[in-house]
Amino acid sequence: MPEGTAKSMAAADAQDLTDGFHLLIDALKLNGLTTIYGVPGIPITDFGRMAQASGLRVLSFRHEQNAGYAAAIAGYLTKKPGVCLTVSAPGFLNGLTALAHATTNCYPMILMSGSSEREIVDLQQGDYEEMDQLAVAKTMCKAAYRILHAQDIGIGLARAIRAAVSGRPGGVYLDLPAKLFGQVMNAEAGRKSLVKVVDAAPAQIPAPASIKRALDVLKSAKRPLIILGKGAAYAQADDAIRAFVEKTGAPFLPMSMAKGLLPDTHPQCAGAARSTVLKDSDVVMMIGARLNWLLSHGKGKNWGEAPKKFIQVDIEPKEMDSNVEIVAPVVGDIGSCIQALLDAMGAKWDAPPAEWTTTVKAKRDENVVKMAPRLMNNNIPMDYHGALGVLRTVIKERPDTILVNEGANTLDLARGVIDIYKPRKRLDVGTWGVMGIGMGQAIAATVETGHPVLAVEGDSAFGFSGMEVETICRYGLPICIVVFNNNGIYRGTDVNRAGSDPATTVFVAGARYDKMMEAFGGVGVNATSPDELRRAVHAALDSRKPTLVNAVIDPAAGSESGRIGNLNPQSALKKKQA
Ligand SMILES: Cc1ncc(C[n+]2csc(CCOP(=O)(O)OP(=O)(O)O)c2C)c(N)n1
Ligand SMILES: [Mg+2]
Repeated sequence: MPEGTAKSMAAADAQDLTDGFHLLIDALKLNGLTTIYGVPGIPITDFGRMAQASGLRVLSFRHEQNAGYAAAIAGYLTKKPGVCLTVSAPGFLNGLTALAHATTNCYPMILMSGSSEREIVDLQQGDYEEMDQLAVAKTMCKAAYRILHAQDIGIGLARAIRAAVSGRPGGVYLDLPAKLFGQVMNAEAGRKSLVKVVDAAPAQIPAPASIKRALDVLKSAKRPLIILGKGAAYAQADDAIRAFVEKTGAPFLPMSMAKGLLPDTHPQCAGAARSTVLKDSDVVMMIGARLNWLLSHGKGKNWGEAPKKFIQVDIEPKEMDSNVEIVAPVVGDIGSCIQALLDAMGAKWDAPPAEWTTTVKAKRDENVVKMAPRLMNNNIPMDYHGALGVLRTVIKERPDTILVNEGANTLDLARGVIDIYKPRKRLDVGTWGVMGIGMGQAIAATVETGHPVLAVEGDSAFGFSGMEVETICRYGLPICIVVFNNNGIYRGTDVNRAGSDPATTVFVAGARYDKMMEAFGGVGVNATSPDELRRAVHAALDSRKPTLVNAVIDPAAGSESGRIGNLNPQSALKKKQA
């Protein structure tokens, strides 16, 4: 047979065939999952290449954990599962932390990992990167599936998508054995096997009786408080939530990632009067916020002596009564619940007693005034307030910028100081207070939204994902990283009380993190004063060039564990040891 004829026959055959590689790409596309965050290697290198060639955006990271955090926050920002792609055993495990984090934070995410030969793994015969990944993943996420046959790729991905986004969102693991990718099947049968998921996160309408009960309790309040959690921000029901909060007239407290749902400068915002509203409120309505450690479980001294009734709006029925009695549970998706509440409130709704709202406002104004001079200080070396005062103004002038924030003092103080004006513009460490989310979240935030990112990072926090500055430079992303460099964890002043090793919490003094960015062609700036910091950050956000500002912070300025030092166990023998 002439060579040309053989070639065209092969092409014709190939046209009638598809395989695991192509089916997975087609299934992702069919469901609008167009961005993959991952790290290449056996057995998924070619899959990544083919996905990129087919028009999907495939972003390669330097470590799977960072790709995983990127996928997790992409899910939070878009309400579609963020996709992370890794190799087997070690790559999978590197991604697993992010998958567990996604589940804990209720972010929809799918971790797709290649895996080794099932027959060898199950007999523990020592395959390349051998691990029973499905079994390991199961305990760490909302759902875990393995696809063994190419004809099941469509249904497998559909299950993963539904599990990730429906009800309370979370992380899903999808195990993809190496053999799956090469499996061949008829192209037409392959096309037919794909599933376009219809209504992946169906509305969950609250029962009318629960709405009435909630409004009755709210109406009875003399000192109401609304707490907005990141579930409320996730819902993308921004207008309805704002209308509801304004109609109640109640003070509201945003949890850190709910900041900006209503602007922090809103007259009802009680962010700067947190301890007053927690202590003195008599009815507390939680919207997409959980009574976990971040709210002292709804009890104890932070909540004061005043008896309280809790209303809770959440998609997860098991969340009710998790820590304290919920007298008015409202179960449904936040958008549907808030709309139902608004509709049932009618045209007239009495504002809370003025005594309460003026007390809260007075406390808040007092705290804001107290803070103002500290934010304008020009100390050199800078302290946290001097540096954060600058960044607070930057965000005020550029409210579309997405703020990513991690660290201890760098986190706790930035959360209080930097006002946020728009929904989902503050991304931070979430429920676990995990270090390492910084660069992954920064990358996904700009990739998914097109907005520039300001990443405010403790020097320790930054170190967990710092190598991704190369990724940022490689893709030319508009990310300005400000490293609050105080030479260590919490403070750079600790001393070893025995021997010559450095103390456990200190780093190399005077390190120049800006040079890391320069190593990959980005812009590095060493800022020693508020004025230098201001100029560097504005220049970065104007130019949209990858930039790292090493902000030199007084090593003695921070406190142990930032604002949560009380969680450290204490040794009764400490005095004796000292
Ligand atoms: C994955 C993980 N490992 C360790 C910790 C413990 N931890 C909490 S904050 C922190 C770093 C704080 O130092 P830095 O980021 O420099 O902020 P600073 O207080 O100095 O401003 C660490 C290591 C954590 N939260 N998460
Ligand atoms: Mg530090």
